Amino acid sequence: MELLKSLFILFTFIAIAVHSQLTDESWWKTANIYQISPLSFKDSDDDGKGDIKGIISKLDYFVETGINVLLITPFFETNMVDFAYDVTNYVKVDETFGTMSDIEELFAKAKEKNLRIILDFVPNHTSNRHEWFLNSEISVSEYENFYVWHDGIPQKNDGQPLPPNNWTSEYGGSSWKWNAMREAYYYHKFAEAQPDLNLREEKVIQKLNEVLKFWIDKGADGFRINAVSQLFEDAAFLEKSDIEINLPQTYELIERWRALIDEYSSGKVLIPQVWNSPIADLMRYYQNDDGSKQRAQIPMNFMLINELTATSNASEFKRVIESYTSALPEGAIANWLLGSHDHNRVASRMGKEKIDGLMILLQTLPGISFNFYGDEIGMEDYMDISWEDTMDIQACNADQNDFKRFSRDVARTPFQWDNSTNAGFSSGKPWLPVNPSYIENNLDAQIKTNRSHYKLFKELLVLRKNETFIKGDLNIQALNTNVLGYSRSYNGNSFIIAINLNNTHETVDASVLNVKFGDESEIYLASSDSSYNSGDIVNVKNLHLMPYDAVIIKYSSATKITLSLLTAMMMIVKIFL
Ligand SMILES: *[C@@H]1O[C@H](CO)[C@@H](O)[C@H](O)[C@H]1NC(C)=O
Ligand SMILES: *[C@@H]1O[C@H](CO)[C@@H](O)[C@H](O)[C@H]1NC(C)=O
Ligand SMILES: *[C@@H]1O[C@H](CO)[C@@H](O)[C@H](O)[C@H]1NC(C)=O
Ligand SMILES: *[C@@H]1O[C@H](CO)[C@@H](O)[C@H](O)[C@H]1NC(C)=O
Ligand SMILES: *[C@@H]1O[C@H](CO)[C@@H](O)[C@H](O)[C@H]1NC(C)=O
Ligand SMILES: *[C@@H]1O[C@H](CO)[C@@H](O)[C@H](O)[C@H]1NC(C)=O
Ligand SMILES: CC(=O)N[C@H]1CO[C@H](CO)[C@@H](O)[C@@H]1O
Repeated sequence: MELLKSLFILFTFIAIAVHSQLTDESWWKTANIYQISPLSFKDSDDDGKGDIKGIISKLDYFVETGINVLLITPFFETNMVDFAYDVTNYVKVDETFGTMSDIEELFAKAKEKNLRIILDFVPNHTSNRHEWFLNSEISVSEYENFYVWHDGIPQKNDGQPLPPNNWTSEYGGSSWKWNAMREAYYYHKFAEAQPDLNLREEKVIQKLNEVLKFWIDKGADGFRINAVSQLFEDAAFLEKSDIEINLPQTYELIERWRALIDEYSSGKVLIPQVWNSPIADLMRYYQNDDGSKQRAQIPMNFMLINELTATSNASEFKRVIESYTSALPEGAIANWLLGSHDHNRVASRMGKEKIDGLMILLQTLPGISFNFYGDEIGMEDYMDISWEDTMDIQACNADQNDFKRFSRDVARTPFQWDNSTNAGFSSGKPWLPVNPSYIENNLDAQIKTNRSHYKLFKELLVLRKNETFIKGDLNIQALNTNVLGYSRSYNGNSFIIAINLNNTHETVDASVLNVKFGDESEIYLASSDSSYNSGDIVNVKNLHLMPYDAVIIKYSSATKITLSLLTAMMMIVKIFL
């Protein structure tokens, strides 16, 4: 058995080596993407704000963990009204985060380590301090139509006109802001300080195209495209009963950008952030209706966040997962995420006892996984954040007694590296408080214990690279109300996954997923609190699960034969003794 294990480990290493060469253009198909919010990741100069040099200092952490793609949220020059999503210059680095040469160093060092880098592209809006806006509000002709301007509805008494319609901002209130300089309203889907670009103006597209090329030249491997569903609004400014998202022009623009990056370079990816859209809309981001034109490779799938809650049962999980996989166009690669800087942390949203089971799910479903920084150690929301410490504009715009409901700060607290001051994030005062849970829950502690969320996470990233998980089919069942089960099978090898979503003791027959599995199946990995250990032999027909237990069970025809051989040999040895 030990020999087999060593061989297995050896083969796994070979497989990783082969996969990590990243020579091929479809590197992204097996990606595990790690989202870094630079402000909260690691501070290198002790001003309390994370920065690019901080990310550089942690590159080995990603390699060690098995991450192969970094998605870095905005570090561009910004007025810092919305977590740097209010850009004042798309091709400059904000001094909060460092310099252009820091970014160049990041690209170079990441490349040496075979790490890919995706940047966050924010074409929906700029900052109201962006040069384009400053020119547009004084009607400089070149920039006159760069934003969505409207004269408003004239009043009889010649007072300030009324807003053009009842459209509302994501952050509350009207999405129209009167601009005294231009004597007109501008449209802002998000904060007042984030005027929407007019993407019907060809000059704007040309400028944005230059931005994409600029960062490809620097070394970007692709772009997450921010707030895609909201890129276009009804051209006639009509009031609608439902908020209109994903207008046809949006798909055409993504198609154009895909053509641009393909023509300009090779192997670059587009990742539209399509939040809360009907599944049919989401699928349209892959390609046009007859499949003759490609759009984005990875339209982000928010379904596990949007459609599941802490009380969802196994059938609900099955329904949500299958409604997505069955809608995918031929040849499309699935993607999954459970966390982002816009949502409560998965450990808090779904229940912290479930974090291992959910990470197992995220890493063993077919396709690409998105990982939000800190989820690998089960970081939780910091719900005790005070009004004084609140930074998120969405919370600041809310009521002082009710702001936590809207606060995205709770999920954006600094990464919990170790138990030293400020969790090892910075020796300056952190821009957002560190979650006091860091004393017990931190990466260092999780590395030093035998079993932890992090250790499991790391093993999952190794396992993901096994061809059974890359190419295998998916057979998913609710084994009972509380236990979600599925198998992944390829070329004679299979794994069964069983996840207990509840605090109950359960016994299930997991052989319904794959009849080959029997009374001598082997636990390959188990959740960190599980009473099972890797290597334990179980009977899948009668599989006992403790509360929140999650297990990956292995079957391989080779193991079976060798096991019988070993048993036979043991018997012979016994006879001779
Ligand atoms: C994948 O896992 C199976 C089952 O454990 C194993 O037999 C096979 O060697 C693994 N493949 C690789 C490439 O590691
Ligand atoms: C805007 O007006 C339309 C049409 O009158 C109505 O159906 C819709 O509910 C209104 N929206 C808001 C946010 O008030
Ligand atoms: C767990 O079981 C309890 C009692 O049957 C039930 O109320 C709850 O909704 C179940 N689901 C989860 C995910 O806790
Ligand atoms: C902090 O972490 C160190 C190193 O892991 C450990 O030795 C020490 O006991 C921890 N201190 C506290 C207060 O938990
Ligand atoms: C951790 O693992 C080591 C080596 O396998 C073992 O000696 C030790 O007893 C384990 N500790 C705990 C707390 O299980
Ligand atoms: C699972 O949850 C769904 C939605 O709440 C419900 O309709 C269904 O009856 C539940 N299934 C079981 C087996 O409890
Ligand atoms: C996932 C994502 O990119 N979310 C962003 C969408 O855009 C708004 C406005 O810029 C941001 O606040 C979100 O964080």
